[in-house]
Amino acid sequence: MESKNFLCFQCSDALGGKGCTKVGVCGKKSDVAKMQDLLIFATKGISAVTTRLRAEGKPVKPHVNRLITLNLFMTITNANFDRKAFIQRVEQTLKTKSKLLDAVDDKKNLPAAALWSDTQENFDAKAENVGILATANEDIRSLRELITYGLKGMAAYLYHANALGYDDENINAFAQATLAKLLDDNLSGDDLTALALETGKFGVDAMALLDKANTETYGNPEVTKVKLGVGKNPAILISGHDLRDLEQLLEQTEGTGVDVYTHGEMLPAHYYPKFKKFKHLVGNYGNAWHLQQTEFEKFNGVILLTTNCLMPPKKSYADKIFTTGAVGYPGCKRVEEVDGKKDFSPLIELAKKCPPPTELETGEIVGGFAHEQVFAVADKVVEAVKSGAIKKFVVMGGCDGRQKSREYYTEFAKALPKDTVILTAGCAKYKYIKENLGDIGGIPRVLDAGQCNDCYSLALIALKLKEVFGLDDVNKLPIVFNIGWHEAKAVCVLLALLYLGVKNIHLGPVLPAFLSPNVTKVLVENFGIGGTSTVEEDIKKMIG
Ligand code: SF4
Ligand code: SF3
Repeated sequence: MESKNFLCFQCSDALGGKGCTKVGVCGKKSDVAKMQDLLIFATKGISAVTTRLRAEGKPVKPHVNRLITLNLFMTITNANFDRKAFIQRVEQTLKTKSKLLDAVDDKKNLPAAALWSDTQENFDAKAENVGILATANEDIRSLRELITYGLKGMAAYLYHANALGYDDENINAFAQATLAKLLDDNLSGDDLTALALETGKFGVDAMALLDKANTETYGNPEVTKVKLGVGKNPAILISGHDLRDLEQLLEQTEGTGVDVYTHGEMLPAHYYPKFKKFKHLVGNYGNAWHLQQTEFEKFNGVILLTTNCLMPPKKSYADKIFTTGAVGYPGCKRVEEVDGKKDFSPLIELAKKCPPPTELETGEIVGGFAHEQVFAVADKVVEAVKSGAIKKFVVMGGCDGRQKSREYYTEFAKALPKDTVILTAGCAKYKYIKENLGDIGGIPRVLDAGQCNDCYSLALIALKLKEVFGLDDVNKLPIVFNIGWHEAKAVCVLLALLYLGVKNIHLGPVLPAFLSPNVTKVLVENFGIGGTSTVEEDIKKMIG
C-alpha cells in the first residue's frame, strides 16, 4: 500500500492554510487521497468521451450521468474514507468508458485521460501523476481546482435531485464538458475564470432543480418549532442531506417503537409538511458535524450517515454507524439501494436493542424560512425595512467547522445591532441559532431557510426584495454577506452568488488554500471578496 505524500487543499481545514500532505486533518489517509485523485482523473476522462458523444449527436444514458455525479460527490470532504470503494469506482468508470468509446466515431484529439485504461495493480503508480500538482502553473491549478470543487458541490445537489426522480440534461452536459475542459492545456486563466462563473450559473440551476424536487415531493417548508430534547424510546439518528433516505427510514420505522432524530444538515427536514406527519420523528439531536464524536457517543442508538460530514468514528459507537450513498468508512456497515429502495431493517433491529438517547439539551429552535414562507410575509418585512425597524439583513449561511476561530460567528451574531436580521442556511447556523437573539415585531432575528443548498432560497429572497424595492442592482439592498465555508458545496454556493452578481462577500474563517495570490487578486478586484477580521472591525465595516 502507498505511503508517500499527497496534496489536498479542498476544504477549510487544509493544514497550515496550505494543504494536507501526509494525512488529512479530516482523517483521510494518503492511500485514500490518491484513489480520490485517480477517480477524479478517470471521471474527467469519461467526461471527455461523453462530451464527444454529445457533439456527435448521440445521447448519454442516465446511468452514465449518475456514475459521473456520484464519482464527484464521493470525493467531497468528509464523505468517504474507504479506499476499496474508490478502487471499485475507478474500475467501473474505466469499464463504462471503454463501452462508450466504441460508440465514438471521431476519436481524434481526445485527451489522454479519455483513452486511459489500466489494471488495479497500477492504480497507485498512476495516481502519483494525476493529482493536483500535475498542473504546474499555480494560477491555472488554482482555477482548475476552484471549478472542480464547484462541480463537486453541484454534483451533490444534482445527486439529491436525481434521488427524487429529477434530472437536467443541461446540467449534466455542462458539468461533463467542464470536467473535460479541465484537461485542456490550451485554456488560459481568463478562459478558466469565465468557466468558474459559468459553473456558478449551473450551480444556481442545480440548486433550483433540487428546490423543485424537494418542494414538489415534500411541500414548501413552513415555519416550525423543532424539539431539542429526547424521548424514552430507542432511536436512529439520521445525518447528512438526503431527504429521500429520511423518507424511507421514517416509513420503515413507523410503528416499530423506534424513534428517529435528525442531526446536522438533516434538521431542516422538520420544516417540510410531508415529514410532519411522522409522529416518531421526534426532534433534532446535537449540533453541526464537527461535534459528532462526543454527541454520537451519547446518542446510544444507531446512526445513519447519508452524506458528508462524517468524522472517523470512535470505537465506542463505530458498530452502530451505517453509511449509504456517497458516504463510506472502512469497517462500517452499509445500506445499498436495490431497485430504487433501501432496506433499513438491520438498523431498526439493532436500534431496538439500544438504550434511548442521553439528553444533551432541552428547548426548541425555530426554522423554515424558505422562499415561499418569506414571500408570504414579504409585506411585513418590507414594512419593517421602510419603518427602519430592520436596518440590515446579514447573510450568514454556509458551513460550520472545527476551528476555534469559528467562534467568531457566534460572537459576530451576538454583537450585531438588534435591528439586523440574519438570513441563514447550511450547518453554519449552529454557531448562533440557539442563542435566543430575539425578534423584530414578530420576525425572528435568525431566519433559517434550510440546508446549504437552500442558500438558493436566500438568493430568491434577495431578488424578491430587489424587485419590491424597485432596485436595479441586488448590491443596493441593505444586505451584507458574511459566509462561513468548509467544503465543496459552499464553493458551489459561492460561485452561484458571484454569478448572480453579489459583490463584497466576506468569506471565513480562512480564505481557501486553493486560491493562488493572483486568483485571489482577481476575486478581490472584480467581486470585492474579502476575508474576516475581528468582530468589532467587521461589524463597523459591514453594518456601519
Ligand atoms: Fe485536508 Fe480538507 Fe483535504 Fe481532508 S479534505 S485532506 S482536511 S484539505
Ligand atoms: Fe455542513 Fe458538512 Fe458544509 Fe451542507 S454538513 S454545509 S460542512
